[in-house]
Amino acid sequence: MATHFVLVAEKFFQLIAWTWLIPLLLKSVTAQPSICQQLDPSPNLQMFVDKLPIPATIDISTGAQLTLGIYKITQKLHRDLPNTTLYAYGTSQATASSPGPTLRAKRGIISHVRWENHISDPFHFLPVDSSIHWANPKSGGVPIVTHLHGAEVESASDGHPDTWFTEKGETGPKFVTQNYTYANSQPPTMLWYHDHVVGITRLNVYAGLAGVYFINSPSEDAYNLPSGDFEIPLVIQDKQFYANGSLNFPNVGDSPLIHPIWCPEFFGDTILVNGKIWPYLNVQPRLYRFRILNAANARFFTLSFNNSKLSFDQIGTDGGFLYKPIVLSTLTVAPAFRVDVLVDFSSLAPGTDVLLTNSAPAPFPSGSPALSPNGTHVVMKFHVISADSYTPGASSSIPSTFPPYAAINLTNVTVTRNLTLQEFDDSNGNPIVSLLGNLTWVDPVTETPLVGSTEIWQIINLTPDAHPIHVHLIQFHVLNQQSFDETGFLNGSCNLSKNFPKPGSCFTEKPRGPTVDQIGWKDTAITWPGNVTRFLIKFTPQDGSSFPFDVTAGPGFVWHCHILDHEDNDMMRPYVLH
Ligand SMILES: *[C@@H]1O[C@H](CO)[C@@H](O)[C@H](O)[C@H]1NC(C)=O
Ligand SMILES: *[C@@H]1O[C@H](CO)[C@@H](O)[C@H](O)[C@H]1NC(C)=O
Ligand SMILES: *[C@@H]1O[C@H](CO)[C@@H](O)[C@H](O)[C@H]1NC(C)=O
Ligand SMILES: *[C@@H]1O[C@H](CO)[C@@H](O)[C@H](O)[C@H]1NC(C)=O
Ligand SMILES: *[C@@H]1O[C@H](CO)[C@@H](O)[C@H](O)[C@H]1NC(C)=O
Ligand SMILES: *[C@@H]1O[C@H](CO)[C@@H](O)[C@H](O)[C@H]1NC(C)=O
Ligand SMILES: *[C@@H]1O[C@H](CO)[C@@H](O)[C@H](O)[C@H]1NC(C)=O
Ligand SMILES: *[C@@H]1O[C@H](CO)[C@@H](O)[C@H](O)[C@H]1NC(C)=O
Ligand SMILES: *[C@@H]1O[C@H](CO)[C@@H](O)[C@H](O)[C@H]1NC(C)=O
Ligand SMILES: *[C@@H]1O[C@H](CO)[C@@H](O)[C@H](O)[C@H]1NC(C)=O
Ligand SMILES: *[C@@H]1O[C@H](CO)[C@@H](O)[C@H](O)[C@H]1NC(C)=O
Ligand SMILES: *[C@@H]1O[C@H](CO)[C@@H](O)[C@H](O)[C@H]1NC(C)=O
Ligand SMILES: [Cu+2]
Repeated sequence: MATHFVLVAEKFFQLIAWTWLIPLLLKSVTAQPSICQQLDPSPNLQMFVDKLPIPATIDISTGAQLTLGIYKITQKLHRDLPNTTLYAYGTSQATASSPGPTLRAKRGIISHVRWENHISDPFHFLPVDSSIHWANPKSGGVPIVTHLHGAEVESASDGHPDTWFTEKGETGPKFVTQNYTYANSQPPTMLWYHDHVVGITRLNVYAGLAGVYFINSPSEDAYNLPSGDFEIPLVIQDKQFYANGSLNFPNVGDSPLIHPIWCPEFFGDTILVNGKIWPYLNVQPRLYRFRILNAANARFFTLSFNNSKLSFDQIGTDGGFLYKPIVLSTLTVAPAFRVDVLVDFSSLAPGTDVLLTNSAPAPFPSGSPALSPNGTHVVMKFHVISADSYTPGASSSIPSTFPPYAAINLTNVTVTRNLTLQEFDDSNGNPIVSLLGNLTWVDPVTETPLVGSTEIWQIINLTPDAHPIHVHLIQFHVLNQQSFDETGFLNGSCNLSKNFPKPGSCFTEKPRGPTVDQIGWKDTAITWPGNVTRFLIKFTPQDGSSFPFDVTAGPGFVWHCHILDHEDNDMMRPYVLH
């Protein structure tokens, strides 16, 4: 009760604060250029001097409890950069790393992870904006809570943003336990774990709190895919550095009277893969399987090779295998997306260098271009080694198909929800908050699907940017997307209930199937500006069975934008099943 009153009061205060401040802001005559993108550039760092690290693997398929702590560490991110202070996951201070250790679970075998907070800092080492709703522990310290992204998981173990805890033992209002249980009931895929504390997720993830989690199954062995040294996770991030190696992050917002620090998106000028800046990987002229994760705060990556002999054979998405591989020359990977690709280097002569490049503008899709030739346009380099310099591993091949999955039945849709994405600006046009369905994080729950039911979530994007929208607990399909007239929708002169081309319809085209980067099982999908994007969601486990836990119990789930700066303020909503 008391908490609820405080939250409501805080929201009320925020609304009052805005209305009161806007007249003040109107007095400022010139529109300010964005302070947020004016960080000093990182030091010049030579590319491809560090080998791609492969995070250590921990097998969690025995059912025994693993304890993973969050520690403050320093890590060498580039040959010529002094060590960087980070927060990192590990079984000890000495072994903690960013990304954290890769966890390997087995489908059907429950795993147990105890998460511990070993950060005794009185304050976060990155600037917290206390004007936005955040954990704000009374006894100080750095709150943490870990979410296993993409998992079919009971809500008590989902890392709900209000279930945080500090090193001193202070807990968030919905805290249940530090001992998490993962059912591992879903088909084999790559998940990832990362921090999810209310209001500072962007800081904790940027500080280093992210790692890879595989669910494996013996059924995968039949496909003869590259494995062992030839199956490699690529965790891609952008960061910005001071010359002393410290992380640089905005400490002045575009709208400092309202949010002294918060910036609508953080984009770094330096690309890291698996925790090294612009690394290289020596490859044999053979087939590799790369498990790509975009773990950046806000940056989308559109990946390609600078060599037309190479392409991506995409075999899987967030939620597992596609029906069959899709051959792509470019691959758009939004924040939180996982992409499972095969790349065949066998046609390349020994000594060949290939760049993995990025052409996605930031913000996506119509912001500044990636900087070429020596900036965010480059991700990493592959170097093909000569045949006499290695022992070949077992051969592998590109499967032609994977078993079809049970499609979600459209005729079973019982509820269609209309959910807007909106950005609200100050009088200088600087974003001050982004909302889902025009509601804040602390508003009462509005999404309450029935267990087992099928729904369509129509995401109505009224902002100029694409947002990667993530729904916890389930994997869904992007049904379609459709351009519409935003102005007409907002002024009520057209209607989304009337479909194209009926007179009075807001839609300006027929529904289009998902873009190629959004086919298959998704837990996070791009919602394009000027479009209504429809998610087809069945609130069951992915295989259509029943949840092996009480999915209605506990603190509930959330859905949110995975641009972490948006999620923190305030593009996140609770949802509960009943
Ligand atoms: C990239 O090249 C530009 C000139 O093309 C130079 O000004 C800049 O310092 C370089 N940056 C890095 C990180 O090497
Ligand atoms: C820098 O970090 C590396 C780990 O990346 C560690 O081995 C080394 O001891 C650190 N050096 C210092 C001076 O802290
Ligand atoms: C959590 O796990 C720890 C370590 O195994 C154990 O000591 C503790 O009793 C567990 N706590 C709960 C609430 O289950
Ligand atoms: C690194 O440099 C920045 C910018 O000069 C400074 O603010 C910060 O305190 C320095 N960090 C350390 C650990 O020296
Ligand atoms: C790709 O980039 C690498 C590194 O700059 C270069 O050596 C190689 O020649 C380029 N490939 C092509 C086909 O241009
Ligand atoms: C979808 O559900 C309808 C009604 O329950 C049923 O007639 C139809 O066969 C189902 N289609 C599929 C592909 O399961
Ligand atoms: C669709 O709903 C019908 C009636 O509730 C049910 O019998 C059928 O199994 C459902 N189909 C799917 C694919 O969920
Ligand atoms: C959003 O909600 C506020 C009330 O909280 C209302 O005044 C406003 O008209 C709504 N805006 C839109 C675009 O729906
Ligand atoms: C509403 O928006 C449409 C654009 O779709 C415009 O043509 C129309 O004039 C607007 N009506 C009002 C009342 O502003
Ligand atoms: C939109 O169309 C539906 C169905 O035709 C109707 O019930 C509704 O009142 C219309 N809304 C507006 C704003 O015109
Ligand atoms: C959402 O909009 C659709 C029309 O596009 C309408 O059929 C449906 O009833 C709306 N849902 C709600 C909950 O208003
Ligand atoms: C809708 O999204 C597509 C990309 O899928 C884009 O090309 C199109 O411009 C968008 N529509 C509007 C009105 O912005
Ligand atoms: Cu967003």
